[in-house]
Amino acid sequence: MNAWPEADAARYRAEGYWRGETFPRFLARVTAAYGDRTALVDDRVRLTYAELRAQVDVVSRGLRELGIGAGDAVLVQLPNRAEFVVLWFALQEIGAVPVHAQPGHRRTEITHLARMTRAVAHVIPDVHARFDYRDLAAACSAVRHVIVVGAPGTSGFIAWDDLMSARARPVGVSARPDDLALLLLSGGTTGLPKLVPRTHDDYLYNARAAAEVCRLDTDTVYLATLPVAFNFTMNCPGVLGTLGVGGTVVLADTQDPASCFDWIERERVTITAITPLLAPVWADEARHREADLSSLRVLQIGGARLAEDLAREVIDSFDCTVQQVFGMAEGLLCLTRLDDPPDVIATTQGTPVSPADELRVVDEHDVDVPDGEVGELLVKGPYTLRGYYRAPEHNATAFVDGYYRTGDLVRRLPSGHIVVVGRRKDQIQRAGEKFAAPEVEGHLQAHPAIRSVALVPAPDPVLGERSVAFIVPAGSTVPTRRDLAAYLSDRGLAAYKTVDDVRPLSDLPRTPVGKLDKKALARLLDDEPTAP
Ligand code: J2J
Repeated sequence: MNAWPEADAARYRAEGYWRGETFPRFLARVTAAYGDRTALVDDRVRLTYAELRAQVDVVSRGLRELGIGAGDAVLVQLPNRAEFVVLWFALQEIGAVPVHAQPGHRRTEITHLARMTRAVAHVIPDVHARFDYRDLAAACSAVRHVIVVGAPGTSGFIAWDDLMSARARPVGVSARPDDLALLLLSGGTTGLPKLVPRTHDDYLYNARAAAEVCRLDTDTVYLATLPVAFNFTMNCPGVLGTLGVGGTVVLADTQDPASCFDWIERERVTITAITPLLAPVWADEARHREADLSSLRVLQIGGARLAEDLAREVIDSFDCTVQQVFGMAEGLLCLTRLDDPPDVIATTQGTPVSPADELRVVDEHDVDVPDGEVGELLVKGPYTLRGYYRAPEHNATAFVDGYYRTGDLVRRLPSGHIVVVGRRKDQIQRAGEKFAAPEVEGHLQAHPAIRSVALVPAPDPVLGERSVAFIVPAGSTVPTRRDLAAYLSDRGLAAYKTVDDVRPLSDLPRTPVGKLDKKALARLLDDEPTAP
């Protein structure tokens, strides 16, 4: 693994960022402190900390019986329900490594993740959102065990309920605090999705620091409405930040504002997190609300750019504090503070969560720019990766002097606040999901009607960004958007990796050195008359 250099690690320990705890010890500690308080709620179960711990214990033994053990990667592809959290801690208990797959991932992504991590198991629901995950798992034969939460079907898959009847003896595995604890997925900028290694020390610090900024305590009730596998929902402060202080995590399998508002009213939710995409519908529902939202203290919004007008609309629509959150699976987390003035909350993405975060804003030559000027954000710190998992080639260019190149274009204000203004990375951030343009271009390139292709994002009022394919056709017919979406789906890609618009061109623009010129393509889109 690409660990932190020893000098930095020693400093992070000495300064108290890394406390030498592991997730199994964390769970033991919070269970001892908060045993009979409610830890988890979903639409089927309520578990106290003691009950959570007991289930984790049983499931970890079930996993052991399957031969899963220390260092084994397990693909976790579960929706927001209690089993996600039980499984996650059970894997920690035996020293195995959860890989945070997304519910939307399909054959291509799952196969890639399985190969990259040499995963020994894939954990899925039976059917969720009208999709049968057992068919998906059957089509990805790379993993040894498929564990199904629900009905396992007939294909030799293992029922979650059977894991729960395990009889094996408990086994003490002593992970080290600087061991790999989980693998998150990067939004990606190049060919295939990259994996972000996070350690016990770094991820626990991330959770604790975020919980402090959000002032979580035992009375906190956190509503997880975004997918729980998402770093934002899991740890910023999310599920782990809440459990760390003895609060309650409510796992909602919906982002629909009316349903979420029911959860807020019923469970007296104090904090939740959404994306800018959900913000207009949530604000609208809040203005016409019938539910009692008086328990809500903090509404976090992050994951993509929140336009200032929309920020102000949300601030006006809710009685609670709105918080902008700019984060990344790779680490760095910036948040506005709860006592920031409304103007700061409406116009900035806050400041880093940790005093040990080292930020640089640089020009194309990696020279620092003055405050107020736009440049690329580089970062290193106690919870930001120093290298992607098993990706030496990519790592050679993704870092400079230990700083991670975020690919985000920002301005740093003299006050230290960060404003995200755009991005340098070759990524499309569509409908709350992110993908590397080159990944999809690679698939489209194989389409018989396409000679060459380039994918660029265009602003979209509904999707945030839509993906526009500039295509040089191979023959006289130009494939339609529908053709391409179906083609990508046949190739086993997640549905969010798609094409929303097609623009035929006779040739793709090149830079003077002959590289594809995506900036020129973006300018072509800028010059288009806006739709009526
Ligand atoms: C503009 N762009 C943003 C914001 C993320 C908390 C919150 C979000 C994520 C996340 C996360 C943005 N304004 N407020 O992991 O812990 C874009 C940037 C960034 C990329 C990271 C968390 N918040 N972004 O979104 O790994 O481009 O993490 O580099 O999915 O999303 O995406 P991801």
